[in-house]
Amino acid sequence: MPPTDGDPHHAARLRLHQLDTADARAAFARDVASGLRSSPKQLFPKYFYDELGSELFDAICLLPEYYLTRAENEILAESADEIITSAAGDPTGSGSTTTPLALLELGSGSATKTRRIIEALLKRQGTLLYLPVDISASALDASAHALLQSYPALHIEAYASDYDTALARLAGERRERAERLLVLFLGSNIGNFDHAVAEQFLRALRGVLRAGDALLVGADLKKDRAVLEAAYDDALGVTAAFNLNQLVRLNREFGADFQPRAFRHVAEYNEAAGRVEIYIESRFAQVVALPALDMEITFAEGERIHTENSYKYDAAELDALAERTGFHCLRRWTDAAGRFSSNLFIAR
Ligand code: AVI
Repeated sequence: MPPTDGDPHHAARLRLHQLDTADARAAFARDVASGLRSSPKQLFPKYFYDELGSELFDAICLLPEYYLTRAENEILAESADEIITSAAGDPTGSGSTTTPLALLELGSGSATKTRRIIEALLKRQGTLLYLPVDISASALDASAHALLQSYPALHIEAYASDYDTALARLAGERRERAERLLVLFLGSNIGNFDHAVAEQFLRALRGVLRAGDALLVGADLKKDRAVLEAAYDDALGVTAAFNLNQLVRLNREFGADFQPRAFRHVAEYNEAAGRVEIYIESRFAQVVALPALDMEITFAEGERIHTENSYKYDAAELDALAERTGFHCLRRWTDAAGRFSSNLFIAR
């Protein structure tokens, strides 16, 4: 049995803040309406993550073709201690830099990979405040309880929110906190931002940090087209289900009548742009009603909805990204096969 703290609901060690509710629904409706009216049509990737979408993403992470999670896990399992001593500004690992680190994670999901970092921090400093942020309240709640069950010296302040709202809130709270911060942005989440948005996001994050705070960015590396396309179009069709689930969500939330089987999942590597592009493609000409948004949408045969980009990086691009956004890339770790990178950015 894992150790417990005598509080089966962990009430004393967990605070969960739901930051956006009414506004989020209105914004979702606006994004869907404008995205489906625009040409080409688009839906935003943050809307993949309803309850089923989050579960499907967890399943993607177990797929043989989706090497990203395993590669990042390999790095964290092997190098968590080194990452922590570098982030703490304590290269010898003697623990001589005594200010404790608090751990903020953006897009924490099921927080499986985070365990390696949490364990290394607990070993170093005894207790830890963990601040996970995730758009999915269900994923956040489940992962927080699982972590508290495993680690009696862990305290969690969780934010069910999109990144912008959470960063605005954390900027205020940061001024009152003495701890230094290690921020995790794992799993190639940075890859789902276009380059300009990634820069904007990192600058906003830098605004929440103090000089010397650290940010560990997981970034997938450029590689062979066949490997990348298989990672985003697996043989079991799990990624296809993850993508098409956006249509099922629109049916549920806006009374739409999308027939998921009338559409197909497409993943293409655009090498010039350095990104895998994900689409939902209409198998034939059709009209779909979204009564709650008072809309009818016409699709031509083969017409696509763009649902996601997943950018791939190289080392020089990551170094330059750090410098442009107020950081310096202190160290980079890769998995043995050189597929994925963990980049330690230090706030300048
Ligand atoms: C969450 N994100 C980093 C994933 C990726 O690899 O871009 C999302 C994903 N989309 C399809 N498969 C995985």
